[in-house]
Amino acid sequence: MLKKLLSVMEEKGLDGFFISKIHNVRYMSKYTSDDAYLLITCSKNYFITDPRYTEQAQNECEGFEIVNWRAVGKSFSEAAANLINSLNLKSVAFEADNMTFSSYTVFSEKAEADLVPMTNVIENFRAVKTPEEIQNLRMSCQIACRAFERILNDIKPGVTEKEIAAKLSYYMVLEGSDSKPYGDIVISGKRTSLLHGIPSDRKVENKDFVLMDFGCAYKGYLSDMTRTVVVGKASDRQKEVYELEQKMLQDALDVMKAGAKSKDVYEASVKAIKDTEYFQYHYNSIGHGIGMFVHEIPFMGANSQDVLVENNVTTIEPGIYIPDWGGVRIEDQVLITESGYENLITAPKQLIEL
Ligand SMILES: [Mn+2]
Repeated sequence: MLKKLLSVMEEKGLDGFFISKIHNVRYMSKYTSDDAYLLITCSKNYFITDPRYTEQAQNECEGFEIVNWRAVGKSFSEAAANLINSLNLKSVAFEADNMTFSSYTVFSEKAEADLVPMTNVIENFRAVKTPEEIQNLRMSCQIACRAFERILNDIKPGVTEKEIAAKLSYYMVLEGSDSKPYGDIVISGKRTSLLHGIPSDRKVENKDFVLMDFGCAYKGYLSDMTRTVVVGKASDRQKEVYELEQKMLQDALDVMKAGAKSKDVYEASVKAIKDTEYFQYHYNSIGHGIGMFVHEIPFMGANSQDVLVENNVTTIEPGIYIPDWGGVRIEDQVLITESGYENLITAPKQLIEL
């Protein structure tokens, strides 16, 4: 990856690249904690952090000189500028979408080099996963699927959304996830129409939809899946909406492969509802790349220009959300291959009645 970045730098006439997004720091250096920055130059690479993390950085980041910024400046941005000046760099890129106004003010006042704002350079590298990253993502998805299997026993009338969310997180940890899984969207009944509703104290009732959108990290790599189940017997309308949603997901999956346009995946996903009353209730963003960060390149939806390439890992999650009635989302996470995809989420997709 360093080679790739160096060739971008050469092409753009840069002799330095300052990285401040923590996921990009991790990607380039293998560092697994917080509050760190990288300065990549043509001859040497610097890892900039504070004394809380210097020992960890020594252990994790091969090929970097560790710089304690507190010894070099009053803030990380002043320290970075001072380092740039001491190395006599002339033209340094920085991540334009990740610098506060006050940090940039200091950075640009102190640095003598030309500062070149850039976006999505490392994010574009990250969109295409390496075999090691794919293996971590596969593990992360398997952990979430095992947790899903376990949570089904706990969903019954009287249990609150918060309780289900907490147990789901707990099961993911027991099944092997990193220490902080997210089980942020667990909603029930009419609340399932809230695309990103958060768990409440609402108690699950008989005949409710329960929608769970959750995932975890394995070695920093994330899974993201959604399943919607019914407590007790599903009504005819619940069945109708669920089956349409299932069809939407399958139609989308059927066109996913290297070379497919995100927009065409979206078009495929709405085929089943195009001429029905449900079309008005869909959402036109239906998936996203995923890796160390939950929403990455490529993005899937009506307005996306992205094209899928081999070894992208993306979610696919069309949905139907009917205000004041409820919603259904089923979300899978897939590895894009030359001829199609490998579904990393193996949990069942048929309607589960608990
Ligand atoms: Mn998602």
